[in-house]
Amino acid sequence: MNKLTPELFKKNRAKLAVLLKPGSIAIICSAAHSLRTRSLYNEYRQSSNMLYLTGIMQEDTTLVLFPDHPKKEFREVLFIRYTDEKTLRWEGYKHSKHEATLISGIDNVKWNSELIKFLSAIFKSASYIYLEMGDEWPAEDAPAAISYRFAEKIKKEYPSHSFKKIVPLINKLRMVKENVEIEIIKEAIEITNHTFCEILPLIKPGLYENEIEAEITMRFTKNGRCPHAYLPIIASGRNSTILHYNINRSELFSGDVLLLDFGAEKAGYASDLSRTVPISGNFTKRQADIYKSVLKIMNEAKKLMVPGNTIYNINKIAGSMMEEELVRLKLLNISDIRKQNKKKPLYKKYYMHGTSHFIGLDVHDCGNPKISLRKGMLLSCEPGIYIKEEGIGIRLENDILVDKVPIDLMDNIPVEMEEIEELMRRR
Ligand SMILES: [Mn+2]
Repeated sequence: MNKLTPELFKKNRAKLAVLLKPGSIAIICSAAHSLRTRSLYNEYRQSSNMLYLTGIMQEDTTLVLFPDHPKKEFREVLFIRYTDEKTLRWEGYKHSKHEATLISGIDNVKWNSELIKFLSAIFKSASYIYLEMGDEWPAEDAPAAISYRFAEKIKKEYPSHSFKKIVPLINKLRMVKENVEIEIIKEAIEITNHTFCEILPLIKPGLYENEIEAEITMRFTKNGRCPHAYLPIIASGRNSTILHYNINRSELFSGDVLLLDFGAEKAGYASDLSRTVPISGNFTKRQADIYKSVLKIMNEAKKLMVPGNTIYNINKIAGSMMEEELVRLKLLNISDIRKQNKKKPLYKKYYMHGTSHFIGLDVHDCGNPKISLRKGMLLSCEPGIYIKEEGIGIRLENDILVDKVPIDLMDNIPVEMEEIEELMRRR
């Protein structure tokens, strides 16, 4: 399933080693396995940092890096779960050491039971210890919870060592994608594209949002053996005005729009698509007017995703384009805009989220809006207009690769209204 080779993970570890201070150890933990109900778990999703550095998707994995250690076998060590009889009976096989080496490219793989002893042996010769700690993601049930608990424990046991934060260093690396990462994201996008085209003719009044969700899930499995990159948003009518709606239980009614925000995940990498379609198969005049505005802003905003620009700046420009469109749609008037409080622009009543976020192993990937964009960064471009009073929410979203001429990785996914209506007629 994971088509990435160990070369990528080796390269990622080498890039991280360069950022560490001399004589440092870095420790990366896997994500927590969250409980769904008593003794039964949710589907497991590895932490993105562990995926980035090892490709290992299995729980209870720990990576220890000590790049300056004189002995090669201490420089990269991976600790994994041992398959005892009980594990074999209840959960089945876990990776062998050899399998873990084949996936990650790490030669020295040990069982978890050896971790603490190993650390106490190597800590003596380390100047700094890098841990996943800080306030980035403190919730008890967050995937990073294990990392933070581990960091607290280690800090208590070794109070005389100097501790540093590893997450900002990994974030810095993860923001700029290697070609192989872009290739795998393109695969995820292709599966999302196919799925979208296949479900369009199925959409009709009388179905329920979760039936559409099931059609998507089935096609992700069939077309690419992929999970969703995030809980899909299948929002009809009024629900389309709720930004992160994912209850997905309402009936579809003729005359309403259906907002779809979904994406396949491939080898841990996300794709992130939004389209809004008419449930009847034809946009009403009002829906079409709003759609035109959103599409125009998406097409203009993606041109701004060039090296040196920032998401912060793109948001500002998209905001003023939005003002113009909302005036045209008679939702705002110019004199009110002239008088508006600049810190609380009026367009935010109808467009309350940013135009863009980073995409990668996390669908909302690491990086912040003030970071200067670089070639190889991947961004969403997702303007939307949400009119609660009219029960219409329209969002369009493509994934854009930052370059001198930005590359729209989703420009072959139908987005023109005529194209959408034509595909829906094939029912
Ligand atoms: Mn998005």
